[in-house]
Amino acid sequence: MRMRGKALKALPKRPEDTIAAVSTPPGEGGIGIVRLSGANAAAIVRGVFFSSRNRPLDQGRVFHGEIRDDDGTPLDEVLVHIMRAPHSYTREDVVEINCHGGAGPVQAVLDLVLRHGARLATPGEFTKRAFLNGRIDLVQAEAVIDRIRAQTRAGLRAASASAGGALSRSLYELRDALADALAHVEAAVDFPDEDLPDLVNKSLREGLERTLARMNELLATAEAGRLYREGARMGIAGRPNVGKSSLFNALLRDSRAIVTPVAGTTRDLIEEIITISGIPVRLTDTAGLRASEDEVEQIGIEVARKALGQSDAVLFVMDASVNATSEDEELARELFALEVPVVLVLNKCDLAPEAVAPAWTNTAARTCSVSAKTGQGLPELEGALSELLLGAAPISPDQGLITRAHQRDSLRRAAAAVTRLLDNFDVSPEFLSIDLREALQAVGEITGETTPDAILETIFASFCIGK
Ligand SMILES: Nc1nc2c(ncn2[C@@H]2O[C@H](COP(=O)(O)OP(=O)(O)OP(=O)(O)O)[C@@H](O)[C@H]2O)c(=O)[nH]1
Ligand SMILES: [Mg+2]
Repeated sequence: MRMRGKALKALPKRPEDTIAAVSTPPGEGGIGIVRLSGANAAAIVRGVFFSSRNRPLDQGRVFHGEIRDDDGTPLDEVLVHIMRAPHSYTREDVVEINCHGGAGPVQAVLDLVLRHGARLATPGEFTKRAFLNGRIDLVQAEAVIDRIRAQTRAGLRAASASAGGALSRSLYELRDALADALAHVEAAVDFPDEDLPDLVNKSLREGLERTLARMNELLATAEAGRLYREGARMGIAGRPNVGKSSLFNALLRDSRAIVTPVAGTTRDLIEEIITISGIPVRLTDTAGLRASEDEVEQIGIEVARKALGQSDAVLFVMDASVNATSEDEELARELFALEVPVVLVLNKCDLAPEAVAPAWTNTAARTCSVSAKTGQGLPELEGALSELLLGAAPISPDQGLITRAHQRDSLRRAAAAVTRLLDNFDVSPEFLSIDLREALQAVGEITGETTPDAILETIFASFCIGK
C-alpha cells in the first residue's frame, strides 16, 4: 500500500548498491535464508547458482539447484526465489536463497554473493529501503520490527494493525486537516485586506477543534500501545512464608519457584513472563522482606527492593491465616512509598475465608483474597491486574495504537501547537500559520515525512540484520 501521499520533503536518493544478509536467526534449522536486494541481485545470483533443470532464473518461480563455489565445487543444494522490482519487500529486485539452515551453508553462500559484488546489509537496511522507496512509511516500518518481537497474540495484532496502515491512516487524516487549515490561513495572509468571512473562521476553528480531539484520542492509546509492545513488570513482595512463591507458581501455572514451609526459602530473584489481557508481564518472585542476620538472605532482600522499585506494579502478599504483624505494616508503608501501584493480596484464604485487610492498609490499593494453594480468587486477581494496566475499558489492539515514546512525544507537540493556536485564534493569522506548520512537522516526524535523517538512522539501526 502506498501511504506517503503529499510528501513534505523530497525522498533521499534511491540506494544504488545491492545488499545481502542472512535473514534467518543463527543456529540450526530446516532452512536458512540469504537475501539480496538491489539492481544487481539477480545478476549476482546467476553467477553462483546452477539450476537443476538448466532453466534461466526469472521472476515468479522457485528454482531448484546448486550454489557452486568459484572453482565449481557444490556448496549447497538450494531453492531460489526472485521477486522483481517493484513487486518486492524493498521495491527493488530481491532474491532469496533458501539454503540448509546451519552456520556452514548460510555463511558460505553469503560470503560467495559478497565476493560477487553484493555488500553486507546493515541492520534494518531492507526495511529502510522499503521506506526510502515509498512502499511503507515509518509507522509501518517500525511495526515490522514490532511484529518480529511480539510476545503475545495481542501484541502481534497491534503490530499487524499498524503494519497494515491503521495508525498511518489516522495520522494522514490529521496531516490533511492541518494542511487544509494552513491553506486557509495563508490565503488570509496573502490577501490581508479581505477579512476572512466569519463563516470560514468559524468552520476553521471547529475543524481544528475536531483535529485536536482526534489527536487526544490517539494520545490516549499510548499507554496501552506501550504495554502491548514492551510489556510490563510486576514484583511479588511480602514477609517470608506468606506464599509469594506459591502465588508466583499459581499465576505461572507451573512449579517454577521452590516452595517450603521454611521462612526465607527464596533468596534470588525468579522471573518469568506471564500474559495478562494480552500484555506480556515479567513477573518477579522475590526474597521475603525482613530484618535478617543471614548474609545471603540480606543480599536477596536488597536485590528484591531494587526490583520492586523498578516494577509497574507490586503484588503485596500477606498471610490471611495469621494476624498481620508490625512487619507487614512497615513493609506496606515502604511499598506504598515507591509510588508504584500496589495490589494487596490476602493469601491462604482457604484457611481464613473471612479475613479482611487490616485497617492500616486503608488506602486506594485494590485488595484480592486468593488461595495460591487451591486457585481460589486467582481470576479476580488477574482481572484486577489487567484493570490496573489497561483500565476498566481496555483499548483494542486492532485500532492502530501509538506504541513508541517518540511517536507520543511528537503527537503531544502537535497537540500543544494546535491548543496554542486555538487559544490565540483571534490574533493575527501569521501566528496561526506558525503553529500549524509546527503541528504538521510533528505529525510528519511520526510518519517519516519530516523525520530528521539522524533519527531515521537510529530507528533502523535498532532492527535486526537481514530485515
Ligand atoms: N493453605 C495454604 N498454604 C499456602 C498457600 N500459599 C502458600 N502456602 C504455604 O505456605 C508456605 C510458604 O509458601 P512459599 O510460597 O514458600 O512462601 P514465600 O512467601 O515464597 O516464602 P519465602 O520464600 O520464604 O519468603 C508453604 O508451606 C506453602 O505450601 C495457600 O494459599 N494456602
Ligand atoms: Mg519464596
